[in-house]
Amino acid sequence: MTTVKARGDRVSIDLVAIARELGFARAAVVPIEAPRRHTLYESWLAAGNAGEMHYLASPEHVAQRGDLRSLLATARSLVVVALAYDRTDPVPADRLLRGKIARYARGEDYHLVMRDKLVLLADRLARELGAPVASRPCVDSAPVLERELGERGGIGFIAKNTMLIAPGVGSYVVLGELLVDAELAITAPEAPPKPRCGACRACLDACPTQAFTDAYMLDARRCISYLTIEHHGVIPRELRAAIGTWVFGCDVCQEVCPFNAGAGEPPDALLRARSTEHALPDLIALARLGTNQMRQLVRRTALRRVPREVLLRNVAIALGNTGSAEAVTALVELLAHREPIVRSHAAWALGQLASDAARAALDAAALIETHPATLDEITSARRTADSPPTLRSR
Ligand code: B12
Ligand code: SF4
Ligand code: SF4
Repeated sequence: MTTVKARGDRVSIDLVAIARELGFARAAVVPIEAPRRHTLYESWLAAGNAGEMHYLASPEHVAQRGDLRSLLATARSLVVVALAYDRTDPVPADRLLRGKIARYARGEDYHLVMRDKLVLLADRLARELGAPVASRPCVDSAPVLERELGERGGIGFIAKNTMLIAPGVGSYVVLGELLVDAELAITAPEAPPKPRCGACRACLDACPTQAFTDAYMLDARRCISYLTIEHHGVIPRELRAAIGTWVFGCDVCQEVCPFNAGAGEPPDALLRARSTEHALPDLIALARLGTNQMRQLVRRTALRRVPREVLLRNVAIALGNTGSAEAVTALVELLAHREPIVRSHAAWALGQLASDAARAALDAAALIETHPATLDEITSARRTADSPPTLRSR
């Protein structure tokens, strides 16, 4: 039962309890105030760390991030929430060549789940208040510094891997915010929680692409999450081998974190992996999915946010990184794909595998390829295939 009572001019409603009832792992009410690290955000952008995520640097987006009221002029309070997703991995009984999808993306698209829950939270608030509430839900692409707000709410601390870690839950949470025009009682602590990493630097050392320029600082351009999801062009050759078999996102800097060891909170039911294929997909089957089958697989998941050829580009790299001769036939098929971006990465992957069949396919493709960049990839892949194994992956 939730109590509603006036405290000064702020209405005290146990919104945190309501949020917990709705399935949020953590929630907090924070005051509307200027972000503390806005300048840091601007210098992160100025250093080029955002790569091609140009929307992050648009003057409007930057200005909005500095002022929550630009999103809801009448905002009087902000509710910050964390929703836990599934941290476990399925254990396939077969020996197929399997890729990896980041854990947050294995179930229903969290943007949809979060938004629906925030709307429910706003409805519950209005019911408790007995009056309409103007509200604005935010998730991910909204112009807010979500981790800082989670930290401000006392939900957790920002760690060296830049993740917000909620002690007792870990970092396998997604964040969301609800701006409301009601004066809610603040639950945030006076001072935000301090980092608790201590001397640990496991995440910084484990990152396959050395994407951290320092503790708390990430160069997105090197991050596998950025490369496989946000960046839709050619993936720099020198980073491809380090991507391993990730086809959408990456969890390495979270997998190694001691704060993620142990049970944690149960994940939201809708964020559980839909199936093994949504977590550790059979790469050869994925390479061969037709347009409609692919559409079906990614429906209402975060994967629908990348075009099919981008996913196939990622699959080609992952197949090359399996080092398995079983990958060659599927890669030869991708080498004939109508999109040059897919052909280019399939050529690279065949160069890595360097079997007789892979070389023959590259030789044949070199005779008919007309796209200059893809032809360049084929030439480079043939060179790689001819080099000693120790010199491959370049
Ligand atoms: C752009 C973006 C990315 C980029 C860049 C990530 C980055 N670290 O900057 C890329 C594509 C690489 C990315 C990857 C991922 N992302 Co992302 N991403 C975002 C987005 C849209 C903006 C982040 C941003 O502004 N970055 C710029 C930097 C400067 O800001 P920041 O990340 O908030 O970092 C803060 C700290 O670094 C801190 N800081 C800096 N110096 C110091 C020093 C000290 C001592 C301290 C304490 C703090 C501190 O200040 C910064 C500002 O507050 C947010 C959503 C949002 N609107 O905030 C989601 C978000 C951060 N991403 C999220 C997720 C889940 C991921 C992935 C795990 C997905 C995956 N599995 O593949 C990876 C994780 C990679 C990683 N280690 O960060 C979640 C994070 C949830 C959490 N628990 O932290 C968010 C909040 C989305 C959401 N709604 O849940 N992401
Ligand atoms: S998500 Fe992967 S690539 Fe990106 S910083 Fe973490 S470990 Fe590195
Ligand atoms: S792995 Fe260690 S350094 Fe990295 S976030 Fe976790 S505790 Fe902090």
